[in-house]
Amino acid sequence: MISFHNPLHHRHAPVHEFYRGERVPCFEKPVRAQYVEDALRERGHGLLAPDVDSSPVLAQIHAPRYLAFLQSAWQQWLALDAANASVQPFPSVWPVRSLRSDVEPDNFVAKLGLYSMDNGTPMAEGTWEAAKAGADAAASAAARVAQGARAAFCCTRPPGHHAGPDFMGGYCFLNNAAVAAQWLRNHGSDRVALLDVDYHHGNGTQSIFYDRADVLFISMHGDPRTEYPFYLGHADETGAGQGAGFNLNLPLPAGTSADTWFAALEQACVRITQYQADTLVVSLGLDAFEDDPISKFALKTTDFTRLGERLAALGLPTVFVLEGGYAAAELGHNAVNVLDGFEQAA
Ligand code: OKP
Ligand code: ZN
Repeated sequence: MISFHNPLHHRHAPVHEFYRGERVPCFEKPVRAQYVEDALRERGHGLLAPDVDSSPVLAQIHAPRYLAFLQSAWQQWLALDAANASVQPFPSVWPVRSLRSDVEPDNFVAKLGLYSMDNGTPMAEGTWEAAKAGADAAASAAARVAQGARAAFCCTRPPGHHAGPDFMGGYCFLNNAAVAAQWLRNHGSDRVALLDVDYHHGNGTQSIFYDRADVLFISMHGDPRTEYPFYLGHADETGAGQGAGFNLNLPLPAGTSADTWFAALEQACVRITQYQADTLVVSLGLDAFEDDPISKFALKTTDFTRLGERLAALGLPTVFVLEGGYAAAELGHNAVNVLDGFEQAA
């Protein structure tokens, strides 16, 4: 499969995140992408460098003030104190209900809170460069599909699906899958289906397209009553305005195994067919895997091949975008199983 890597992903390498008040090593670490790249090469898939600038598409899906903040965040952090070069910024205050989010404060930590949904999304010196190159890789994969390729894969980190119009969160900064979908809309696709199979609800993607009928968003995920991101991803969120009826959430209980998971996938596929999508984007998280350290579904490595086969049967030009998956050593094989299952069935 035509695959793009992110040559700058390793520039995003924060050390710690918080877990129950303690600092623990980051789950979303550079070796994840390395494992996927290695598996791609071992199994005969070449890797291309991004060849498209995603800037115009980023400006369509993210707010200008958020993009300006992200791009200059590290500079602003250093401006507070030169010693911050070896310290990770974390937000500590958020504009929740009744507080104002329309005025951007001058204080950097206050800006971090304004532009984030959690304290679980650490930044590092090269975060902007890595995230931007990842968005370029997503746009590059979409461009190949827009030019007629049956499918393309964007192998990148940090992931993107929790990043909303004007906020970061859940290890995500720029919404790569939304970039791919918007690129396709700009280049000939009329009805894009965006299917998110990551264990965690793609709240950012949902929010970006919630009032639009031209991008159908479907997510299969751990029930937000118990699983991150907690505050979005319920079944009664079906879209708004022009987008009413074009958002489908399929929350599943912790412990869900293959039978139930593939039954939900079937529902997703039925809706995609009924929508008469002309193009498919897949937010390809591999954290539904049974050994994922932060997730609670029970898919096996062979189930990912079956996922690829089922998606191929939709018969749509398809862009795959890597999202989560934290069993790093198995991540490459699980991801490439989806791609190989797809190609063998296509
Ligand atoms: C990102 B993606 C675990 C903290 C969990 C949020 C999870 C973000 C998942 N110690 N923090 O959807 O895979
Ligand atoms: Zn996830």
